[in-house]
Amino acid sequence: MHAPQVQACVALGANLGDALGAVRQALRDLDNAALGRVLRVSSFYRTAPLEAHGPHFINAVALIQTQHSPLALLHALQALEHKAGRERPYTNAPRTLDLDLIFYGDCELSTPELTLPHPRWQARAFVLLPLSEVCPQRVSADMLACVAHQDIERLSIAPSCK
Ligand code: PH2
Ligand code: MG
Ligand code: MG
Repeated sequence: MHAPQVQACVALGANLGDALGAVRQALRDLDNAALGRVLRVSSFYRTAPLEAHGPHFINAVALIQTQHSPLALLHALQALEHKAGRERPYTNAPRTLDLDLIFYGDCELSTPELTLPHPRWQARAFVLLPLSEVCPQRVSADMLACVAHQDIERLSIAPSCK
């Protein structure tokens, strides 16, 4: 008996070191038989730090298919952050890699370790714009209008994970 496959949305971000390289490597790591399959990848975006300091970010969103439970997937994402050299000296510090679980199917969860959907996904252009590419049914024009003032630029480089 196989575990059911669930579609999940992962937001990727980095603004320290080789941010583009780290996001690309994370996409390759996400497309791994043990973790899941990447079904769709958004464009890459260059975004100003929101409620954070430091260099501009590279952001993207991936739609993946996974057999992991929400917590097991969270821990797998944290392991990839660790592999990329992630340190947490203070809240929202510049980071080599941030992998946030935005949606796990239609699962709603509120635990100290994980909240689903991600509590701030609608407030962030760097999540909403790439999400509108890979899961357009999740994002309304009203949501996009609310974040239209945020500084975000879609890059023309290929977002492949292969
Ligand atoms: N992540 C944050 C806080 N602020 N700003 C941008 N532009 N991109 C991010 O990924 C980001 C942020 C917390 O994780
Ligand atoms: Mg984050
Ligand atoms: Mg995070």
